[in-house]
Amino acid sequence: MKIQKAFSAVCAFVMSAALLPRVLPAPELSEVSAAESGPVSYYGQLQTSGNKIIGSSYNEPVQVKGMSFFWSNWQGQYWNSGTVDRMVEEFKCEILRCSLGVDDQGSIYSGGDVGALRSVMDAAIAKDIYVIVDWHSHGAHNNTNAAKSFFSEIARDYGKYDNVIFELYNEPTQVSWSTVKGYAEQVIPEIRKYSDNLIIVGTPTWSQDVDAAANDPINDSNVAYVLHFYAGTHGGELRGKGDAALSKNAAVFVSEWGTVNADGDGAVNVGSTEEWLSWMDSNKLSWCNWAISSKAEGSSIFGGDGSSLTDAGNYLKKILNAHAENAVWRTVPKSGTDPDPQTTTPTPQTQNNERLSLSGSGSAVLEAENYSSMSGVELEDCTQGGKNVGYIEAGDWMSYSISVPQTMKYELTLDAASESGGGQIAFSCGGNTLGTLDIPSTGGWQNWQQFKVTLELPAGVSELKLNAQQGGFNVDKITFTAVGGQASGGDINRDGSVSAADAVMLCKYLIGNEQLNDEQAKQADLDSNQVINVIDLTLLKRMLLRN
Ligand code: IDC
Repeated sequence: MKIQKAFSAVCAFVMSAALLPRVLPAPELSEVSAAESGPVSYYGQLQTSGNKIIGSSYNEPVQVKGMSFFWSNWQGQYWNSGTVDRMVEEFKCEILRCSLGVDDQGSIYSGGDVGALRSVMDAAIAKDIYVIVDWHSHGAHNNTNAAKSFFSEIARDYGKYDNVIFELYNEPTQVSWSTVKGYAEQVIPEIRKYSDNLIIVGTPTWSQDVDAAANDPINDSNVAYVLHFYAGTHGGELRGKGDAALSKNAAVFVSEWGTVNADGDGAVNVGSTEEWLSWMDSNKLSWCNWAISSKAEGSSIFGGDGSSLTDAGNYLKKILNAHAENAVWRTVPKSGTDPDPQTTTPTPQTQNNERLSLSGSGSAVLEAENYSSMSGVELEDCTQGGKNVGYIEAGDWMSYSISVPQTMKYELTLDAASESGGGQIAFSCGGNTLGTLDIPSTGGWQNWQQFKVTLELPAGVSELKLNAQQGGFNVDKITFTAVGGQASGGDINRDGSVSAADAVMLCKYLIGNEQLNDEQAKQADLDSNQVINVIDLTLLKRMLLRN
């Protein structure tokens, strides 16, 4: 929680910054008991940052580990919440990959699988783990339209959850990267209509040619390239491709790997697997192992009875349980400090028990969660960092303590998001309505857009109240910009420079001992708000101190 203030020093002598008691919202019961706390609440949305993947609430590389479901059309018996719970509780998975079976022509094998996919995704979200929606095909580019409509629908319904990762194409086979890239460039915009979550893209030769992708990356800020390996078949040569991609600053994601041979069968190769695991650990690559299946082949973690563990199953459980012992989100208490990278900007920060002091010029930012009191709203994690105010319904309100040097107009820019639109805010001070603002749909609860309204705020200290006439929107922050903008002028005596002589002239004018002509008055109105007063004198002093 923070208030960013600009130009607060200017107001300091105009108005003493008295402290107001802070009214904290009582935690809602539902907030406490609703979801389990897992890696997603801790790390936030996954985001590429150079060749690393970081969390929106955790500004360092994130590595999560888990299992991949098998083709939905062939092992659908595992596609349910019971399996998700077992994978999280017994195996300690932090991520699950849903391999929706799609044939070589790019069509879903069994349309009914999408329902099962949704229940698995719902269960994963309830468990607070990451979940990959994998278009599990070897020929997806043969039917780009099918992928477009599928991902559009899933992104619309699930793209607002930080848990969700979109995998566009399991494994292109012998096709060029430019073909795969062309396909991805058509599918990505369908997802981006609704979600800025991580998108991972398969690479040619059964998702081995990450180096080719890194040489010709996709123009999107949150895309990683997929590397698959099978320890019984692949070794250092394939890791070399991974290293090459990383050295080109591409982010790599191992959405599928096996302990066995590339055909999915054979014995567990412990030696090779360990080499791969340490390579992935040293590069902080997240991974999912193939596969949650009881098919009679070496990669299946379940035996013929459908529930006992195979060699591969026991081995994976051991690896994942060992990782859990040191996983950051389980072992390091989350600090109270805001991990938002914006906190590193030089903008002065104040605590939220201080009111927002506006000056006659420049901008100041108020975090929406920083209300002095409210009714009916709740806070939630914001993809822009920190928290936002959400669950706003008609009749709910937040109020903010502000101080304004003189009655003047400010442009308020709200960072707001709304899934379905129809929101309306009435702004008031001391019972007087100052203006209203409509919040249309932004396409998602975390799709932030800026909406502006200009209000004349009364001089002095007051409570600015945002009343939801209609609900259905979230607010992250409010930027106040004095209409008239930055200070300019100052050369009141028109001698070609701004000096102490100008300040003397302005002082004389303010005490009535000086007349100003139009040109001089324009120079004296430093905040260009058509009023010449003590604020302009302050701005002028500031200018002199800087010079
Ligand atoms: C394999 C299954 C196998 C099935 C085959 C169908 O293990 O039982 O008959 O798919 O194509 C991959 C693929 C993954 C493969 C796996 C093992 O992504 O679908 O599963 N593999 O061959 N890439 C490399 C290996």
